[in-house]
Amino acid sequence: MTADRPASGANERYRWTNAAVAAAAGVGAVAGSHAVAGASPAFVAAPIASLVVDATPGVVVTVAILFLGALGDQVAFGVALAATVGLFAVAADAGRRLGERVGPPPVAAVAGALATALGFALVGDAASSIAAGVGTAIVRSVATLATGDRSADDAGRRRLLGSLAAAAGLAVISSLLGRRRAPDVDRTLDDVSSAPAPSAPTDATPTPVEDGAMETSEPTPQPTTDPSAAARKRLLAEAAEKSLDVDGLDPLVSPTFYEVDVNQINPRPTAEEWTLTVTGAVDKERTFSYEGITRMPAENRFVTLRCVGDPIDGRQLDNALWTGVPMADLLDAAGARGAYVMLRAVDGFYEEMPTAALRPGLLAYGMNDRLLPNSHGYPARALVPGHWGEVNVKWLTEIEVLDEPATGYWEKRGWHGTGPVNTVAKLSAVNRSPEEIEVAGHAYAGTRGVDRVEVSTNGGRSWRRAALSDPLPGDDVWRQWVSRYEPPVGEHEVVVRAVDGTGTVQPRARENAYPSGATGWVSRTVRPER
Ligand SMILES: Nc1nc2c(c(=O)[nH]1)N[C@H]1C(S)=C(S)[C@@H](COP(=O)(O)O)O[C@H]1N2
Ligand SMILES: [Mo]
Repeated sequence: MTADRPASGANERYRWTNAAVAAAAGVGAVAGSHAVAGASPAFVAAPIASLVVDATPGVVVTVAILFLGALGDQVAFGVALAATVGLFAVAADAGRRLGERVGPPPVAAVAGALATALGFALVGDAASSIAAGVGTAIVRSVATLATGDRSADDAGRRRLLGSLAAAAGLAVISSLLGRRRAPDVDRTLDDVSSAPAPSAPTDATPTPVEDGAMETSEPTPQPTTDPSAAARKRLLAEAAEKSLDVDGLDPLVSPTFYEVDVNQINPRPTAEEWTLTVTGAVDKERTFSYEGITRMPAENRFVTLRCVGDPIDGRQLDNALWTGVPMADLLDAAGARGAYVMLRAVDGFYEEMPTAALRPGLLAYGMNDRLLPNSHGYPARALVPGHWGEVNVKWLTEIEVLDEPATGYWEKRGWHGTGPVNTVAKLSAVNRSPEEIEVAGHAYAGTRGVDRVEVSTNGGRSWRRAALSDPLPGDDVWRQWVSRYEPPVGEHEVVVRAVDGTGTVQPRARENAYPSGATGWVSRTVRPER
């Protein structure tokens, strides 16, 4: 008999109270782990979140993306969080049963220990699991303390309120602490290239990892990215200079770059542990280390990305200056023979394409003169010119060369997103004054290039040519367009369309993004000022 147990009756209520206190302890565990780990793979909810995504049927994922968008992600994450709280609630309740045999003080300790063990089993991270245990123990302790010396009924109520208050407090603290952890590797590329030259491999080196294409028996005095650091600055300045100055229009290098991936919580491979292996139909399998990659001859390229799920007037279209190694060098180093490649990543994502599509691509480790941010695939990602975003695999670890075609992650779920992008002109800015209306946006047609953008202010009956931003170097880069006109009387429909480098007009017929990318023209009803 302990203070937690009612003297008589009220068994039903007692059970409910226990369940609620256990749930509160579960919240405490999740909050504790999050406070320490943030939204990283060490967070105890991370493995549950990937389970939820893996276990969700493809149709449901697709429907969620189509109808819920980012909300679908949040729903999935909510489900994962609830399931994690449930798991830890079970652990906490088991701790209560065990602890009650001994007396009140050990309840918190036993529950905390069980939660720690569960956390460690889930993520194998000591700090995060101990924090989960501490969170559990805090909620349990407050529950016991709040009970005090009361009659059974009142004790149950106080126990419940105490634990809920403790859980709520921990959740608030955790969301503040967890958010402050932004452990992105935010360094300029110069930091990488000016890092001390790695020592030459010796016979004693146990690692099977080969270095990049360069011989390393001599210390490398000038890393090859060094000469291009100035070029990066020049290219970024050029992009800023060529950007049209229009209110509400993003410049040619996106200030924020859209993010799409299958993860609730992104993987966080470190540069030290990361390798890229070229396998399959090759003359000789090759493994590249991060150091090896960053010492190979590098290139800076403007490349625009667009997600196949991007609605016709959506915002999953962005451009950056990327730095990396030509894919051709990696394929040639291994002697790739097959006509197809499967790219595989740390998060289990995989996409297939013809080798010919990948060959002109880039293995990028830099973005806008910084190291690749974690959310965009640190340490390195693929960039495939002119193709939908999905084949631009982030956190890339393997290029498997194949003799036969295969099916990628999204194609298994009904999408056709491994091919070249559709042509699109977006309308993102409408600026009105009594004298003039200014409309502007970006246009993108992959490697076909944008030849021109046409604007109609009468619903598509007549068209005029928009002004384009001067082209940036590169063969897979968007353009900005702008058009200004005298305000007509009353509401009118502005329609825009791009014409690609082959002279093909962006098709008018409207199709949803699923399964092959959105088509149609973007239109907007504009009401002149006064
Ligand atoms: N490893 C991995 N790479 C991935 C994805 C993913 O889920 N996992 N998503 C793809 C999709 S659908 C798109 S549109 C692009 C988006 O790249 P971004 O997040 O850098 O904009 O990444 C692609 N690469
Ligand atoms: Mo995508």
